Amino acid sequence: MTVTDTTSAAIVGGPGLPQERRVVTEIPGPQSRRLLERKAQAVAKGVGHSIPVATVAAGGGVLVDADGNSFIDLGSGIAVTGVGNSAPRVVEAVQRQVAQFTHTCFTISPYDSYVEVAEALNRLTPGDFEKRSALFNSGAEAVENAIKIARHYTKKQGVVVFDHAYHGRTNLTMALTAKSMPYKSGFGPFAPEVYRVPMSYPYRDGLTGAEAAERAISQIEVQVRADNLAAILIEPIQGEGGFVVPAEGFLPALQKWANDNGVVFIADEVQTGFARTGTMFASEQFGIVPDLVTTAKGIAGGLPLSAVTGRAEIMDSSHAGGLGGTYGGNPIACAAALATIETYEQDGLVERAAEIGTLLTGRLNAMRAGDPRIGDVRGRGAMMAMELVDPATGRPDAALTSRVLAAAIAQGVVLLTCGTYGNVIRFLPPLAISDELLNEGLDIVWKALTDAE
Ligand code: PLZ
Repeated sequence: MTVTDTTSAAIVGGPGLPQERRVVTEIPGPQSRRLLERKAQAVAKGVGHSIPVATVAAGGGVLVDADGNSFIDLGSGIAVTGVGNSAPRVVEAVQRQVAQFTHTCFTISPYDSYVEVAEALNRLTPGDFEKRSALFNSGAEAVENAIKIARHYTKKQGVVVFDHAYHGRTNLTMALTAKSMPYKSGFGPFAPEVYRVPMSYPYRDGLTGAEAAERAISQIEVQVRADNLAAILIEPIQGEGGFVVPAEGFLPALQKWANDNGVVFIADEVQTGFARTGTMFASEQFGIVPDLVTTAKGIAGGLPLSAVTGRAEIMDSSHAGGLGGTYGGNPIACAAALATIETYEQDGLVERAAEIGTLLTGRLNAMRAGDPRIGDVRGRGAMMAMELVDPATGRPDAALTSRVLAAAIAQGVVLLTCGTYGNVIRFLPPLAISDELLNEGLDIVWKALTDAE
């Protein structure tokens, strides 16, 4: 199959696509190369790409390119298509909504689906207290608004974030993000009143959760003090920073300190949210109940939508008109979100993510036992990773990571990396993937690793 017209309405994705890996050309094939040449001429160089293929369809656990290659998808477009690409309920809901009305601006004239998404978020996020939600477009925009809300509520300005954190690419969220290259380098000056303290990173710091929390809190008390601090912002499991899972007790200790000191505790669940880690939200697994939660990615089956959800008294503190945006909570994105949430709940995808976690944990630990270059295996549910190192020194091995990535892509697997040191291979399959495809994808990754000297 060679698909020459990549805009053809005849191309149908979704779970009906043959669920198979199929490599019929070199990667990238001729059609993909043509698109990449046009991209270089038309699209700003700063907008990169990691898989060099022209996508024409995707669904279930595969992604098909314009040359007819079918890739096993182990990335979900960075943890977005948890329900799978073009999931049937999402397609149906979007088609219905797009024919009904496409936009009003919710802050001009409200509509039902926005309110229903807010109700669903208030019900699903951790905490039994009364909640409110506000909808936005991207993860970064949700994080920015969570900080705005925390500052307005506390009448304080400082924000504490952590080593290895990733929160976005806008000006404030660049300041909140730790890693300079590629996210921040040359793009400053950055927003003020952001303080960075050490994360709990058990594989590299060897500290218990209590010790790591004490280290972080003592620095907070020296660098900024609670009376200047509006919020502590943290990813329960760090995403771009390397799927760093904090030691047990770290997050509850931080939350307790925040609660005791009039500081808003914000969990950034943009990457960990919506069934991904084997619970609806990762916070549940660490025994924390954040004051505010930011969500995006997995919320709407691929349509752009994000949210801040949390305690009513905090969320309601800002004046009417203080929060908004032209597109936030767009009706098509809201329709997609309602269909996506229904899919997680009706199709048992929280349980499915936990099952995928058992499979991934077993396979990755077996690989680790057979290869000392796999220094650490960590994560939860369908958000697992392995950290590649020089076995002699424990130093991060980014070059090996790049070789494994390239070999896996050439063999028809969409694979993602991450990590402050660029040495982490992460697994974020759609929850709609079959065990068979997932195992085949892992076989390819293992072969890529053992072939890479
Ligand atoms: N918070 C925890 O993971 C987005 C970034 C991809 P946006 N992570 C993927 C890239 O290279 O730009 C992310 C996240 C966490 C916030 C964000 C930001 O979400 O929707 O990309 O703005």
